[in-house]
Parts: sequence; structure tokens; C-alpha cells
Amino acid sequence: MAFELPSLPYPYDALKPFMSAETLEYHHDKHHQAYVTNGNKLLEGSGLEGKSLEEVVKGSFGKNQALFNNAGQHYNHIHFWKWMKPNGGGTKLPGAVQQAIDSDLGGYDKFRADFIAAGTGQFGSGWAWVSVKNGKLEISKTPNGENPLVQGGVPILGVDVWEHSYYIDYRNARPKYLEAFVDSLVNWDYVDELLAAAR
Ligand code: MN3
Repeated sequence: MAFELPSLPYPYDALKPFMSAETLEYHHDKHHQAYVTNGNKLLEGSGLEGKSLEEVVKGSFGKNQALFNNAGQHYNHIHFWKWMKPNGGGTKLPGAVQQAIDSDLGGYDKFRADFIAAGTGQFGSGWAWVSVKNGKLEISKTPNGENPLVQGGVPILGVDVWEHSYYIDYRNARPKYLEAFVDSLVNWDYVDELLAAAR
């Protein structure tokens, strides 16, 4: 299945002041587009044509690094746009998500601190995650385009910590970006949807 760039689910300026239109224009129109374009070139002749994106991600991991990098980033960004919304974040979580965070991650405050620490502690480019693994939530971080799918988990929340995600708005202050993401951008309804599907 050829990769396609999805439209952003909100206008470019909808996430201001936490993420600027300029960031979204570059990040979506240039960076994500490049993963789609390069991924489609690399998909040809890979033996994974016709597979779902998830299958391409898992099937190329450790075997076809160039394809994996682009397919992984395509998957990550499709979800990343939906993991944010205007007036997102905050501490009013859907019941099932709140319950899982309480029982598996030690409550909201500990989740917030650990998730931000994972993103801050990822040296260089990568992602911080909440995923479902063996029926339980866990927080992790991955380098480059990697994600929990290749570690037997299902991601339900992820944040891009590549510099292209925050440098225009926050310069080098990655922790400030991560705080804004959790406090003001997370689309908890989408997390709830993914949690229900993962169980
Ligand atoms: Mn990115």
C-alpha cells in the first residue's frame, strides 16, 4: 500500500501558542512529506508492497534500515498529528485512561514527570511513548524513527523529540516543549480510542 501524507486534522495555526504554524508547515509539509516520498521509493521492490503500514514497519525492522526509518516515521507522524488538538492536555482524562495511568504508571503526576523525563533523556533524535505491552501501560523512549511496535507494544501516546518538532518555538528548551505538549496539546480522546483498540 503506497504511503500517503494525511492532512492535518486542524488548521496550521490551531495549536498556537504551544506549536506555531511555521513549525507545523515545516514538520508536516516538508518532514513528513519526505518520509512518505522516500518511503514509497524504498517500498518498491522491498517485498513488503501491499502490506499494511504496521506490517511494513515490523517487517523492515532490522532488515531494511532505510525503509524502516521512513515507514517508522510515517507511522509515528500519522499518529503524532492526532495526538494533539487545540485546547488539549490538562488533567481531565477519559475514565479508562485515568484508571490505566493510576494502576500502571503511578497516577497522573508520576506519568507526567516520567513521560517528560523520557523525552528529555532521549539523547539526540527520537520519541517518548506510552504503550500497551502485555495488557499494561509503560513509558519508554526510542531513537530516530523507532517505536514500541517493534518491541511488542502498541503505542497509545507519543511525542516527537526531533529538533524539527520544537526548535522554531522553543529553541533548545526541549523540556519546555514537552511540558507544553502534556499540559496543553495532548488529545486524550484519541489516546482513549487507541487504548480501547489495544486491549
Ligand atoms: Mn518529526
